[in-house]
Parts: sequence; C-alpha cells; structure tokens
Amino acid sequence: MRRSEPQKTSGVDALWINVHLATLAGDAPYGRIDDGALAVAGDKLAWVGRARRLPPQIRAAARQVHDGHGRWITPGLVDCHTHLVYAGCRAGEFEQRLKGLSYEQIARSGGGILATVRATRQADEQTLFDQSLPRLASLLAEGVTTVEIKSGYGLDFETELRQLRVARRLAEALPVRICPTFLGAHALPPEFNGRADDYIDFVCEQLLPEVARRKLATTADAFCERIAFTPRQAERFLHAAQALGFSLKLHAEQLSDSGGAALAARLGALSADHLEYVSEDGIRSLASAGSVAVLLPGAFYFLRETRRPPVADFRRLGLPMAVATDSNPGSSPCGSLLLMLNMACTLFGLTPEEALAGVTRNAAHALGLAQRIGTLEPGKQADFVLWDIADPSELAYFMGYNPCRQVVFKGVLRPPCP
Ligand code: DI6
Ligand code: FE
Repeated sequence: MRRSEPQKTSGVDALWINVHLATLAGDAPYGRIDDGALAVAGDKLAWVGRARRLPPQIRAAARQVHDGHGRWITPGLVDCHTHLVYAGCRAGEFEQRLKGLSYEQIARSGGGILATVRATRQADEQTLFDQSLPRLASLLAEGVTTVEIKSGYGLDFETELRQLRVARRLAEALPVRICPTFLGAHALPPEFNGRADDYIDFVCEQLLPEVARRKLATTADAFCERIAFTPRQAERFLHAAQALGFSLKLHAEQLSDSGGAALAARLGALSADHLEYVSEDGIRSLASAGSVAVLLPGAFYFLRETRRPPVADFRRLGLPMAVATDSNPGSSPCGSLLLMLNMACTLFGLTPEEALAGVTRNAAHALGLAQRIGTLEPGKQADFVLWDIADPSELAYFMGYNPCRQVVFKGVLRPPCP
C-alpha cells in the first residue's frame, strides 16, 4: 500500500525508526507493520512503511532521526463524543442513583442535565474554562490529539455561545484539534417548560444562525429520547442546521427505541451515538447512509444499563463502530479514552482491534475527518503516539494504566500537559 504512494523526499523534518506501527490502514490486523519507519514533513506524514524499504533519500533528507526503542506507534487518538465543557459536579446524583433512584427519575425531578445547565449558566467564561481544562488535559495525557466538544449545557443564547467560545479557547490553550458541536437540542430549559416546540423555534431562528455566523461550530447534534426531544422536534432542529451548512450527529436510542437512527440516516448524519436500543432496520439505514455508530461504554457502565448495543448486528450489516468517552457530569464522568477501549471490549464485546479502530479510523469518520486523520498514511496529518507496549492489544487490555510515552501533534512533539 504505502510503497506505491508518492514519496516525498525533500523537506523531511523528522524520521522515526526502530518502531512498530499500528497504521489502522490496509489489510493486516491493526494495519500492523513490524519494524517500521515513519517520516514527517511539516504537519503531515511523508512516508510510512517497513524500515528496510525506507528509501535512502528519505533517510538522507531527514533533519532529525528519532530512535523509538522498539515502541509501538498508533495514530493520535480521537475522542469523537464529549460534553466536557460544563461547570459543577453531580456526585450527589451518583449517590442518589446508588440508593436506587434512576437517571430518568432524577432528570424528571429537575436534576440531571438541568442541574448542570444551572451551574453552567452561573459560571463566567473563565470559570468554565478553568473547570474544563483539566478534563481535556486528562484525555491528552493518553495520546488523544482530536476531541469533539458539544455545547448543550447552556440552552440559552448567552450560555451556549459561551460554552462554544470556551471550546475554542481550549484549542488555543492546548496542542489538540477541537471539533465543536452545537448541541442545541439537548434538554428543555425550565423557561420553556411544556413548550418544547417553542424552544426548537428559538434555537432554529436565533441560536443556530448566530453559531453559524460566528463560526463557533460546524456540526449540530440533538438528544432524541423520551426525556428530551421527539424525532419530529430533533428533525426540525437538524434540518435547520443542515440548511445552514452544519454537518449532523444525533444521540439516538440510548434509553429507548425512539426512531432516532432512521432520522439520522435520512439526514445523512455523520454518526448516530449510543444506540443501545437501535432496531435492525435502524442499523441497516445507518449503514447505507454511510454513518458511524458511536458506542459510549462509559455511559452504559455508569448508568448500570443492561441493554448492550447490538454489536454483532453492526458487524454483520457493515456499520462502522467508533468508541468515545461521552465525558459529561451525569452519565459518564470519564477522563480516560483508554479505559473506554477496555470497556468496549469487556462490556460490548468488541475486539481490541475494533476498539482501537473505534478511537482512530472510525472516530475520524464520525467527525467527517477521515481524509485527514485517523490512520497512519502518507499525506495525513502527522498526529501519532508512541506507546510502551509489546502489542497493540495492550491498549485495550490495561485498566487505569497509561503506556503513552510521546505524542506528536501536527508534526510537533507535544510537551506534557500542565
Ligand atoms: N446523553 C448522555 O449520555 C449525556 N447527554 C446525552 O444526551 C448525558 C448528559 C448529562 O447527564 O449531563
Ligand atoms: Fe452524549
């Protein structure tokens, strides 16, 4: 595969030798290349392949040569579903749930998402930034180079924009690619109680155009669920977003089969997320629409759900699977994408290879970035991670142990996070 690619021989900034590569491209398991080499030119990968096939002119042109000491290199990890910009904490709800209250009961009594909405509305921009930064840094420490961040804890004009501004500032503060998503239809704010359609009108007529005008997000998302919005309401919002040029995502079939998957497919959404209750028809339509199923084992685990997403059907019907943290204060207070690999295997039955593809190649797909990131191939962004492991399956095997040793983001070695 790689030998036939055009080879860039001039301006090679760095060469990595004495490494093994899990490229997540090609036919071999993990796209593995034992005894590999990888060359970087500017912010892109210039050459990827077996060391003994490295063209001498690339070796000669390399301004720096790094010895990887036999470590494994994977693409930079991609967390394609997070809500990590928020204020406050919901540990009290965790205690309530441990005593027997359900997530839905808490949500219906004014807690849940709305508790975080109250805290986020009260937080000024700096507070929101300061509280969110360590959550992002925690992901970065494990080799994450791209993070999707949703709004949806403001649900009013000012706070939604503030959340998205904080997402932008985080991208300026840390060496990471942030993909901001406007989750305008996450929950019904109290001032619209009993008037969900009016809220959707407000979002479509006022918030969406402003988010577009300020270029604060390029993707829109909705929560289609009996405790949130009906498929008709989600559709109105997503339709309006699409008309303004947003790409789409949808929280679908997390707690019940509400028809969200079919809606996501009909609108050509990049992904449908959660999907524990998705029907076979829903899977078929997502697969033929070219969407990705984003699996969120942290939320399944933390809510102690019992219904697993139908992974065998996803495989059989050819629906690609991504894996993400869903980092949020209510259903997945999670700062580790590697732990999600482990849970995707133990709880959902993914193979370690599927789990790794789920946080690289397929996660890139779920963000509409498959042409630029997610695999180690010439021409793609030079985002990659060096791991102190003997086999790529170890990334899903360890629990709470971080074998990440070095991260290169856009061709530059990333310093440890503050
Ligand atoms: N689904 C989720 O799992 C999160 N949002 C959503 O739409 C939960 C958000 C929360 O409980 O704060
Ligand atoms: Fe979510």
